[in-house]
Amino acid sequence: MEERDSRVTHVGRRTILGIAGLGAVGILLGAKIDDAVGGALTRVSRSLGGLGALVPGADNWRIYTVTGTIPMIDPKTYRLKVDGLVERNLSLSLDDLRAMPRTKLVHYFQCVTGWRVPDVHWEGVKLSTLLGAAGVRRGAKALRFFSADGEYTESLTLYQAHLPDVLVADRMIGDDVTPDHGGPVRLYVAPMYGYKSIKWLDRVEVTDDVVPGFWEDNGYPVNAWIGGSE
Ligand SMILES: Nc1nc2c(c(=O)[nH]1)N[C@H]1C(S)=C(S)[C@@H](COP(=O)(O)O)O[C@H]1N2
Ligand SMILES: [Mo]
Repeated sequence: MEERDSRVTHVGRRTILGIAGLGAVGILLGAKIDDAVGGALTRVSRSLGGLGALVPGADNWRIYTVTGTIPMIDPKTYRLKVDGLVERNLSLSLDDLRAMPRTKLVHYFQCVTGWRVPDVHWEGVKLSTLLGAAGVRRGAKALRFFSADGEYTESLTLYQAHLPDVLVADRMIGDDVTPDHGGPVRLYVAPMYGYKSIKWLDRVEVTDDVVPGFWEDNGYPVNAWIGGSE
């Protein structure tokens, strides 16, 4: 297993629930965390809006995290890495990402377990744009995605990665992607079930073969087309 990024603070589920109960001030004093993280925590608290956050919420979202923590990533030091079978490795700040051509789309979010959120506004950079900037080398066939949570991984074929509704998203639901939804940057794969939309996106590796991701190792289809496989 890879080492966790030292710039990422992990907030546990219990703490998150504590924040919702106590309010941000209580937890800030209690946890003695620094200002950058504190700012993010305030936002989590606001976005959680109560104890219902990690269970079904009024807005239909379920917040999922296989590690039981919400990685708190400082947007100022965040870097998205692109490497593997590319002409040039990329290490993009949020500003770098935001300077690239942007795409907006409105599309539902569908978890394979059945819940769906309609009409979600998404905004970010097409994954294909990022791949264009890095330059995909001969022999490349697939992509591997790594989360800053240190555990979750995902995959797409190169063909799937070039679909126009596959976004590296830094905005959703009319706001910057919040830490609980995988901010500052998550993937959004519109034509596939939610598990493809990896949160806390840290690194994209271009590979010569598909390496099944976290849920795929647990029996879910690698080709997660909504409504049926290929
Ligand atoms: N890093 C990470 N990404 C993840 C998950 C996760 O547990 N960890 N869960 C996946 C699943 S199964 C779904 S349905 C969506 C849920 O997104 P949300 O937590 O923003 O509602 O995130 C996906 N991406
Ligand atoms: Mo899911």
